[in-house]
Amino acid sequence: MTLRRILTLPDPILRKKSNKVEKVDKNIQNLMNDMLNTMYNAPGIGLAAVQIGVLKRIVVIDISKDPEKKEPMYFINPEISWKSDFKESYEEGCLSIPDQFAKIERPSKCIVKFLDYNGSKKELKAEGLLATCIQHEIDHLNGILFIDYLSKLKKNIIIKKLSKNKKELERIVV
Ligand code: GNR
Ligand code: NI
Repeated sequence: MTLRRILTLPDPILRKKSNKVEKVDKNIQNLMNDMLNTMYNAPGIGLAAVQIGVLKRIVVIDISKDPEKKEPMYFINPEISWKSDFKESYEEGCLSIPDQFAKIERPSKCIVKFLDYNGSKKELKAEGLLATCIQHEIDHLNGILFIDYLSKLKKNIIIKKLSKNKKELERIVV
């Protein structure tokens, strides 16, 4: 297992649409192991492949509260087949938008269809934090970030802050 670097804004790769996985093989499973490892290390509760620069429709999630008890979930080609009309807001963060948080409103429940770690077809009804996280991750696969739901003003403030931080870091590294 390898730790991969997590891309952060304003990296343009984060805006690309990821491609469907045609076959779940050892390479895909290795990639998912790397993603999980990278997510736990960050730490975060979800990660989309595009966040480590791989444009494949793959998501890993672990929302278990106890870090000792790992409960990894794997979603390949996830698709939302139903979402509730009822919406709820959660304070969201994103490993690709470091140190920025905002309340985002999304459907409180959803049903997601996907392939699991072994490539078997699955369907899952999600609610609460899991429903939020799945929707946040599927947005990543379509090049969408949580700041896209904010006002232009709030979004621009966050983008400017991150660009500034990145430039300052580059100056230190060089
Ligand atoms: O670690 C994460 N926490 C989180 C909190 C609320 C809503 C969504 C998330 S996902 C985020 C990790 C991440 O950036 N996944 O893409
Ligand atoms: Ni994210």
